[in-house]
Amino acid sequence: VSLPTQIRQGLRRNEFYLEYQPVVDLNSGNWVGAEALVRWRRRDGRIMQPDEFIPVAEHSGLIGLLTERVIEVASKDMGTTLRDAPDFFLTINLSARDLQSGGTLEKLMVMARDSGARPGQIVAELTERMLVDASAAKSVIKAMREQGLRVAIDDFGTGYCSLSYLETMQFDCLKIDRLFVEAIDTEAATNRVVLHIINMARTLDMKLIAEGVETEAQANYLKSQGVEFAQGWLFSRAIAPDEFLKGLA
Ligand code: G
Ligand code: G
Ligand code: MN
Ligand code: NA
Repeated sequence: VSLPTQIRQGLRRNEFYLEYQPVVDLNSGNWVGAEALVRWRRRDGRIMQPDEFIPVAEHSGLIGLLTERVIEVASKDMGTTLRDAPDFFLTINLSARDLQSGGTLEKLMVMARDSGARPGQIVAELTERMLVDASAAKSVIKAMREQGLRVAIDDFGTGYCSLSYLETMQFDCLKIDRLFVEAIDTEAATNRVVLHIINMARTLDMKLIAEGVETEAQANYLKSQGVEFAQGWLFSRAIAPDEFLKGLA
């Protein structure tokens, strides 16, 4: 049976679930948000990671259904938290196809409405690459922000997004790819790039989330440069929703 067919079956059998990686406020050390990350528990018990099935879902036209499921599960897992903690935010990864119509925007708004969250607590993560590819993306991104949802650029620094694009489109948040975070306490040539990314984000009025923070030295450096938020193994891996809610309390 082909992988796309298995994904279809997996959706029917509710085999997709979410883990959440905490987003930490670098100043207070508190968990202030989370990134939802999808996993697939196969019938044989094996857990499949998104890198293995998201590209397949994208190429076989199933990503729309999968994204819809992710939003539903996130709403179930985190709806109460979003309502009770009005400053808490949840980021959800989207694929290029998710921006080809307003359907995803609609589903995110339903999620906000059903859980009693402010739309601004929901953050759509888009990668640089999909911004360049998808011509329809621009109007959907605009519409998302007009509805009060927030939009983040994921994996920043690894794609081909031009500065002029960033200037013409307003984004709320920029996620610094872990490649640049990794370089911070090394001699690598990339170790100054992170400063330029930070300055650019400031100029364009975007909040910053550093990804892949693994050491205190990295966290301290980012904090000293005014980076607001971070994710990474120093703080926590992605964890199951019940464990996440325990950690938050
Ligand atoms: O941390 P992890 O191994 O779970 O993430 C691997 C990759 O899969 C990341 O690039 C992440 O953006 C992507 N990913 C995780 N969950 C989702 C999802 O729900 N939708 C999409 N489109 N991508 C996801
Ligand atoms: O592509 P995206 O950034 O959406 O996905 C996050 C990916 O980064 C996941 O695969 C997740 O497991 C991984 N990740 C999260 N924190 C860390 C970290 O501190 N170090 C490393 N090496 N990977 C991390
Ligand atoms: Mn992401
Ligand atoms: Na990323």
